[in-house]
Amino acid sequence: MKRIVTIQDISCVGKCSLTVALPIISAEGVEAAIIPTAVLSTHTMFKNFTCKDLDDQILPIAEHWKNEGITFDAFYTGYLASAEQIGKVKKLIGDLKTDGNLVIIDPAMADNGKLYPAFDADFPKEMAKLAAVADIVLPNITEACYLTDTPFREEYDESFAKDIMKKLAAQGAKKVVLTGAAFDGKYGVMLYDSDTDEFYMYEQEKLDAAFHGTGDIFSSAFTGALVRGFAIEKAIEIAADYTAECIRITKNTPDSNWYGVDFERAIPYLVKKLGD
Ligand code: PXL
Repeated sequence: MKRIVTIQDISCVGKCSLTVALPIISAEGVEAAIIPTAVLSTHTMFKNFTCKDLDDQILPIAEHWKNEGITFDAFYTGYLASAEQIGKVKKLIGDLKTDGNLVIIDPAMADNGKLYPAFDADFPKEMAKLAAVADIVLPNITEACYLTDTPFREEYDESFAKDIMKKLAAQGAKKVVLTGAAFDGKYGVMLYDSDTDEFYMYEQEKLDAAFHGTGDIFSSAFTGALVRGFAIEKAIEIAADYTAECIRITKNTPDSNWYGVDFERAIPYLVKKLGD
């Protein structure tokens, strides 16, 4: 069985980061090892959340795994709690990665033109260093702007999206997958491959709803599908369709929560899609 290590926080309530990565990757038939980088009572869209940084555990865990000869097919990072933590995660990947392992970085730090509440203006600079070692980086448009020091625009056109993806690749990432790409009446996920200098777009219907945690759901489903052996375009399709199905189900559920989507009820859809 293929094995991913996913490195991100545990938000005890919030349907994001590890509480979605674990069930989704497992449902895709891939082993999910984890490094919880911090424990938060909730994600940071709640007020008064608690946060215990587990920074001091990252490198000892890596060393133990190295001594045990434990290896991974992919390293997949998400929300990281501090700039210092990013440096440790980068070191861990450098210490454990061997040829052929994939490094997938979701720079989960911002949305709608703004950084998440726990981060200051220096955080994106550190995240950009991690994104530079990625085989695949998975930003939304806000994150792509922060990573490349580009002023955020609410409205943009195709050439802006393409330029920003090329900039990210010039900083080191081999492939860029831009989520929530929206321009010229189109909506979907875009891919730029710096090896071939080619773009690809998977178009979707734009759903009239925005929920928290959908970026983590996309990234987890994408990473699991890719490691299962699907081509990158197909992994994008699987993850984008699954995320859209999660949103559709949640919109149609009267007792849904504001803080996340009902991804659990769409897991049969995901599993079926993998078999299609
Ligand atoms: O969904 C990204 C995410 C993950 N983890 C924590 C967060 C967020 C977004 O706000 O606060 C703790």
